[in-house]
Amino acid sequence: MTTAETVAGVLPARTEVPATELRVAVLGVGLMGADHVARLHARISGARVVAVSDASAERAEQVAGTVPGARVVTDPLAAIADPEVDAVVIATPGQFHEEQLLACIDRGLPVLCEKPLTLDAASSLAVVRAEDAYAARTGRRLVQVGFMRRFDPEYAQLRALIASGGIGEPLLLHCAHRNAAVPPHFGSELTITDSVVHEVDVTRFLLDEEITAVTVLRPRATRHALPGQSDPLLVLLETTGGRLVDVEAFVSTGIGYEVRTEVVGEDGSAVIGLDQGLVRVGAGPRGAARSTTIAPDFRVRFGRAYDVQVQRWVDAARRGGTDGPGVWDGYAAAAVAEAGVEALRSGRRTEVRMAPREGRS
Ligand code: ISE
Repeated sequence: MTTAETVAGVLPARTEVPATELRVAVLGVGLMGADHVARLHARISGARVVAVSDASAERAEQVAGTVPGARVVTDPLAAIADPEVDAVVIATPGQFHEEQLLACIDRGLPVLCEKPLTLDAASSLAVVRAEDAYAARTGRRLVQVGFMRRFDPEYAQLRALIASGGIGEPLLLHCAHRNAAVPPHFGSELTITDSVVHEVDVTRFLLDEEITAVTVLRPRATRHALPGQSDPLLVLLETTGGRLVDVEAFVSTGIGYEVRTEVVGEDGSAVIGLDQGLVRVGAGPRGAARSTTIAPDFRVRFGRAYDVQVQRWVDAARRGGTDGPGVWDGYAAAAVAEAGVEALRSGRRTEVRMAPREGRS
């Protein structure tokens, strides 16, 4: 690894990538960050976790203790500036992403950033502009966004089927996104920005077009909803090609984790997410029954997708690039989520405001 250039006169910027193992700092080791640490340590080749940072010192110590040689670095910006860090996984709460992403770009470090890219469209666009400027200087992109569903084999199959014309022109998507439970701070706006944001990305991924408007309806709430929360929500997305996407977002079903997507085309339809692994037949409480297992949460349902995503990110970072959704995808999702929050508050159809793409790849 060489350092050949100085960005903003402060830190040495990397223009080449490490030939050996990628030394990774993981920022934020809550549910998802800790999962990534375990994955990088046990299942991913070509990378090792060297630094862990978290607002909770106790949690950082505990997670770092699971990886021989990993250090706790209290300040996430110090971890980004550390000369022994080659790449960064950002899994901190969304409000910290912009500053951390800009620091990574400044330093020329590859970064895998958990969704959302940032909490609003303006700050996401600032990240797009910063990475564009870096790419114009070096020819390299740095930021990959953690929309892991793109790496799920079922979503990949569905996209390939649509692209092959196998079900004709896609007309409608029906999506269900159900969580068993969410933490107590999870208000209805988070249902849009944290949960439905995945369907936003899936829509763009499957249909290859942008979302132009969002409407959010609030049906009768479940008795399991948190105080003041509207749950479930029904979200309607409109696309540039005139297709409609309905999303049932239900985050406290008390049952399990269910994510289904059905595409209805002119010449057929296709559905994924039926959780049909082993089907068991046996005696049930009311006679013979047939049953399958429902994943308890996203780490289980999308475990394989997370593994593939991280392995491909590591491989790409070692080659000097990215391999997955980038800053523009993060920005587009942030712009739609912003319109979604406005639609939730106003009860009205809300148009998405997005900057022109201007020939970005
Ligand atoms: C969570 O943050 C995720 O990203 C999961 O994939 C999603 O299903 C869940 O609803 C979110 O809260």
